[in-house]
Amino acid sequence: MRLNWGRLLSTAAITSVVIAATTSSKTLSDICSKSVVQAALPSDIIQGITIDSSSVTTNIVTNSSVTSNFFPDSIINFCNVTFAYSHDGITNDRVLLEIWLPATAQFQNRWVSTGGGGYAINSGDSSIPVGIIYGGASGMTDGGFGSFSNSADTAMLLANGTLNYETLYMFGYKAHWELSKIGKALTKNVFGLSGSDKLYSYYQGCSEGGREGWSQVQRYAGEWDGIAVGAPAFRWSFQQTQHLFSNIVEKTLDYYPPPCELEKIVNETIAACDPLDGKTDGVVSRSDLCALHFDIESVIGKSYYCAASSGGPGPFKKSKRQFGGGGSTPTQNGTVSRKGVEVAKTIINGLHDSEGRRVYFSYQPGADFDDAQTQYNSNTNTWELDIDQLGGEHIALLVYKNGTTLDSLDGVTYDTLTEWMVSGMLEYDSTLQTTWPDLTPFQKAGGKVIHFHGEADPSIPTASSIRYWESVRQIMYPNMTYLDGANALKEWYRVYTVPGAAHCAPNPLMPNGPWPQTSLGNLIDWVEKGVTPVTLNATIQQGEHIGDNQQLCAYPLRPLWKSNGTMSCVYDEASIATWNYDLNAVPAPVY
Ligand SMILES: *[C@@H]1O[C@H](CO)[C@@H](O)[C@H](O)[C@H]1NC(C)=O
Ligand SMILES: *[C@@H]1O[C@H](CO)[C@@H](O)[C@H](O)[C@H]1NC(C)=O
Ligand SMILES: *[C@@H]1O[C@H](CO)[C@@H](O)[C@H](O)[C@H]1NC(C)=O
Ligand SMILES: *[C@@H]1O[C@H](CO)[C@@H](O)[C@H](O)[C@H]1NC(C)=O
Ligand SMILES: *[C@@H]1O[C@H](CO)[C@@H](O)[C@H](O)[C@H]1NC(C)=O
Ligand SMILES: *[C@@H]1O[C@H](CO)[C@@H](O)[C@H](O)[C@H]1NC(C)=O
Ligand SMILES: *[C@@H]1O[C@H](CO)[C@@H](O)[C@H](O)[C@H]1NC(C)=O
Ligand SMILES: *[C@@H]1O[C@H](CO)[C@@H](O)[C@H](O)[C@H]1NC(C)=O
Ligand SMILES: *[C@@H]1O[C@H](CO)[C@@H](O)[C@H](O)[C@H]1NC(C)=O
Ligand SMILES: [Ca+2]
Repeated sequence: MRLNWGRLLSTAAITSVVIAATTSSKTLSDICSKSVVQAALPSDIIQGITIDSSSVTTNIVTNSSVTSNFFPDSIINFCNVTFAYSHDGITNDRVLLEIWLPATAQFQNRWVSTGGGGYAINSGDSSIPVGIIYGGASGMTDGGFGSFSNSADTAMLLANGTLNYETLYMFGYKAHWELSKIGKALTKNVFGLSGSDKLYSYYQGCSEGGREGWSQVQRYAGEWDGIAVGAPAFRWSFQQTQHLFSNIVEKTLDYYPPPCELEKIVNETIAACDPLDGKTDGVVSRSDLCALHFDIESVIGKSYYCAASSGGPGPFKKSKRQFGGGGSTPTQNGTVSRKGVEVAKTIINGLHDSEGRRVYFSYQPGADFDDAQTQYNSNTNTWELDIDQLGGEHIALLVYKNGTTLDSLDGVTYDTLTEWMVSGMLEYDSTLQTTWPDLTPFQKAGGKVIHFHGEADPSIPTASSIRYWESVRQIMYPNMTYLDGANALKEWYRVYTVPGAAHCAPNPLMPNGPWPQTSLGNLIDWVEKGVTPVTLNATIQQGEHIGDNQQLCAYPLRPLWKSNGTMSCVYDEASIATWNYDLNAVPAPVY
């Protein structure tokens, strides 16, 4: 384990841990038995819930080696506990929880909830280690969807036309609240904390997992000391429908670019915009300056080449796509066309309705065009529409309510997308939208948020995170000047863009970009020691500079390198303006 616990703990915390350890030091074998866990199960913690104590399973896991983008490489020991509960009055209801407990000597009075991605409410064994690594008990839920490997979409339809509303609300926010209430009570009981002993409560997640974290602090202020979230999939109806925007651009302009042509446009954008941040390192750390100064039409006429592929993943990472792709593709050799650049430019410009009003915003220049991926038809030797099923699933499942795959975009226009975004905002406001902007109760309870977003995210627009932070600023500090409000908000909620990073991951196209792997540790330092993450700690994860440290600027400050190689976080109004959009096609506030 690379962590230095001394640096994470205040003297007071160390003292109390030492006392706890000497008075009631318990090994994993002391706590890891069915009877000990059964005795520690809380009763009456939530009205209407019955825990099935006979369902408890326990097993000890030792020397487990874990790696992730979201914690430092570690070797961990823990007690794996699972059990089920049900909601009174619902037949065949069974929600599974998995909670990992450390030995007393490692326990630092912390609870950590972990979330999922896509339509999943947990990440299997890949996120949950973070709690153990940072001295806590750690939990995940199956949401009641059938098993830890079943996503919410598998349980969302009772029949065609009939949503399972319990599944919708469990996925929306309820399952995480229940996990944290039950998990924290169990943790206190196992480790013998009394009512007055502090159990710090944290959440970590990215993408859908980021949305799940926000669903909690927006509703259950006092439950959380802090959350560390990346690229949240909130503003659900806009975010999900946005995945179909690139396809509709292609349809509307009647041009289906070969993937290699779009990849060339991305590469040229990166090459041209890299130096604008003051450091030529292959990383576009200022996509805002790129938006202001790069003329994408300069790429027209440049030649591109991609070798033929016999299948498997194409030149673009389609990691977030659940369907399609993988077919064999021919050699792609040509020059970037005016049409290809028009497709790219229209996608980056974001959705406008047929009256030219802005509906939503899009990915930053320099991000991949994942949603625009086309497929090769070897009968006609042409590139064709490939419906993005991240967006397609939302329409099929939650708009049409009759499946998980969208078969056709016939007749779908920019105005159809607008209608889906706006009607979905109303229909899913209380479950999935997750952009309630008044966090006053959470702030008053002392809560802290570390929120980050890859600046080259091709799946969730980076500006989505900025918009929410800005909404919170306007709602909570309406009478302050912009800077006073921003500084007041940064006292407890900070958003950081991650130069060059992709969706919840470093970006192979910009290998020298940093990644905030220690964000939960930095959140704990902020909450428990008052160490404000003025800049967020980050590490280069790949390439020749792997392991190098970099610091991320907290928005609205932006990174800029001086010629002597030092980075500063600067205030630049013209850049800030590029992150904020007037969604004047939407007849209600969009937070
Ligand atoms: C775990 O690793 C430690 C240190 O290498 C070793 O002493 C111990 O025997 C290992 N335990 C198991 C169960 O493998
Ligand atoms: C935890 O327990 C569950 C239920 O027995 C089991 O399916 C899972 O594989 C266990 N996980 C680990 C890491 O031991
Ligand atoms: C909905 O209809 C489709 C197409 O007829 C069918 O394949 C599917 O099984 C139905 N789904 C449910 C949940 O009944
Ligand atoms: C884009 O750049 C990557 C390296 O960063 C390279 O592997 C790829 O071949 C380039 N694509 C094109 C179309 O030039
Ligand atoms: C691509 O096409 C150009 C022009 O036709 C040709 O000069 C070049 O050799 C081709 N490259 C490859 C790798 O086939
Ligand atoms: C689902 O509903 C939509 C809208 O009513 C319809 O166009 C589509 O054909 C339906 N799909 C299936 C599989 O029934
Ligand atoms: C902002 O100012 C208005 C008008 O003076 C006042 O009514 C309101 O309470 C103030 N809001 C906050 C959050 O201070
Ligand atoms: C910051 O990241 C570096 C690696 O880049 C790591 O060694 C260090 O422990 C981290 N610091 C904190 C406070 O998390
Ligand atoms: C680099 O230059 C800036 C001002 O341009 C200065 O503040 C900083 O101290 C310099 N750093 C080094 C390492 O020389
Ligand atoms: Ca750069």
